[in-house]
Amino acid sequence: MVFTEHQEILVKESWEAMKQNVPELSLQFFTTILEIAPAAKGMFSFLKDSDEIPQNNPKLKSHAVKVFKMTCEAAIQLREKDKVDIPESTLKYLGSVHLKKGVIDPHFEVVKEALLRTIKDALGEKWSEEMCSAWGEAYDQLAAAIKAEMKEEA
Ligand code: HEM
Ligand code: ISQ
Repeated sequence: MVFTEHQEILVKESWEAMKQNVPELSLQFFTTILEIAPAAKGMFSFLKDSDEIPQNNPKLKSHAVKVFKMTCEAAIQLREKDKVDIPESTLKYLGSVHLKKGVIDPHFEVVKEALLRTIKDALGEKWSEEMCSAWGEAYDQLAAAIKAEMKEEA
C-alpha cells in the first residue's frame, strides 16, 4: 500500500499537537488499553502492584510516548522508503521485551484500537477519518515488523 505525503503530514501534524500534553495522553492511552483488555495489566511492571493506573509514573509516560513517536516515525519512513526501517538493534530489543512479557498477536489489535481512540479523544474537532487511517496504517506496518522479529526470536 502506498503511503502518501498527505498521510505523512496528517500523522506528523497531529503528533505535534498531541505531544503538548504527554501526561494526559499517556494516561488516556493506558486507560483505554486496560478498558479493552483488563488482563493486560499484569504484563506491565509499573501497573502490576497498584490498583489504579499511577498518575505520575515516568516509565509509563516515556513508554507510552515511545509508541506514539515510533508510529509517527514509521509514517515518515513509509512515505520516504515504502517500508518501516527500524535499526536492527532496536527491533531485536523490542522483539525480546515483548516476547518475554508474553505479548501475542491479538494484543497488537488492542494497542492499535487504544492508540486510535486516544488520538480521536485528544484531537477533538481536528480529528478526521483520514487521519485515523493514516495512523492505523503506520501502526500496522510497525506492528508487523515487531511481530516478525518476535517470531524470529521465539
Ligand atoms: C514495552 C513499544 C506493542 C506490551 C515497550 C517499550 C516500547 C514498546 C518502546 C519499552 C521497552 C523498554 O525500553 O524497556 C511498543 C510498540 C508496539 C508495542 C511500538 C506496537 C507497534 C505492544 C503490545 C503489548 C505491549 C501489543 C501488549 C499489550 C508491552 C509491555 C512492555 C512493553 C508489557 C514492558 C513494560 C514494562 O513492564 O516495563 N513497548 N509496544 N506492547 N510493551 Fe510494547
Ligand atoms: C508499551 N507497549 C505498548 C503500549 C504501551 C502503552 C503505554 C506504555 C507502554 C507501552
